[in-house]
Amino acid sequence: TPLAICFGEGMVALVAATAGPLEDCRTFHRSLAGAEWNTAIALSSAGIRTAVLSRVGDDGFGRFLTAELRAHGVDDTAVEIDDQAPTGLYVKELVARADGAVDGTMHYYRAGSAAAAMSPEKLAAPVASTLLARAALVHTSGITPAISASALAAQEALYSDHRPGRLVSFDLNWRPALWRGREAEGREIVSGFARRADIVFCTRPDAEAVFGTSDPQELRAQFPQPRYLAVTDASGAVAFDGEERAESDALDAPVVETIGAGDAFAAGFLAGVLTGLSLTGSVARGHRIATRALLSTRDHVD
Ligand code: KDG
Repeated sequence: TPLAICFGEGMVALVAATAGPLEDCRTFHRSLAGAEWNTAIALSSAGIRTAVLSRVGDDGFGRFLTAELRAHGVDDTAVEIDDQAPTGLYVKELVARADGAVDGTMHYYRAGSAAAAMSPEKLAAPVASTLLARAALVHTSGITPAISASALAAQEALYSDHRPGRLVSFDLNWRPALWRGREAEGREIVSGFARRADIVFCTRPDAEAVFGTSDPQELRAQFPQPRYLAVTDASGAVAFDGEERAESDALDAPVVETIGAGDAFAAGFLAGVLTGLSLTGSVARGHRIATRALLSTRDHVD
């Protein structure tokens, strides 16, 4: 069976248990976060042999994260343990809107994290390079190039190391909070990865923010190189395999948690591609897994 490698930072999310300013919140629910790690867990759950290439601190949060990978059948042997830098963290504050709905605001505590020290040299370590040599797919995102110069260099190294038959997948995941003050540079960097990947995922709002359009056909014209392109939003997806186009509406689901639905869609789509499903079949598989993520109580907030 094909091996998929997901490259990026895993974090512990501390999600406020009650809505309101962070200073008033006493209780937080802990869960695993990190777009590429979410995708890895969903890929493994979909039956694809999956490994994560990353770094965590030598701390309880790092041990929690790697235990979660193993519990879901994900190979964590290429997750390096850093005895200096801590595991990345984010805190989700819940803000009640006037209409009664609750919005989440993310606060990152990841500068100087163990994963921010990812570098081209570390990818050349024996465990990582052995896995990379065997991989049928390497999944990456627009988050890693934002977290540090050495992590950006590591992702560049992955993209310049062409291996025949190995697919590179890129989920745009535009995070302006990580590019603050250098958004223009960030747009250019993530566009460069999108141009060189074989498979590109983006949400319509992210595509609008980065590429200036959310129209799937225009995006296909702007990015002719990636064989597969999937443009998603809450109501569905439009995907391309070359010029072939498939469309599908998201399945109806009572939404518990939207964070991670995009990561899950990518996992389902990638599982479809890796197992030889049709384009329509891969989109449908993406939606089935995303729907499960939307219903999931893994990140459940009371
Ligand atoms: O896609 C979900 C991610 O946004 C979340 O898990 C946190 O990886 C994360 C990030 O950097 O925003």
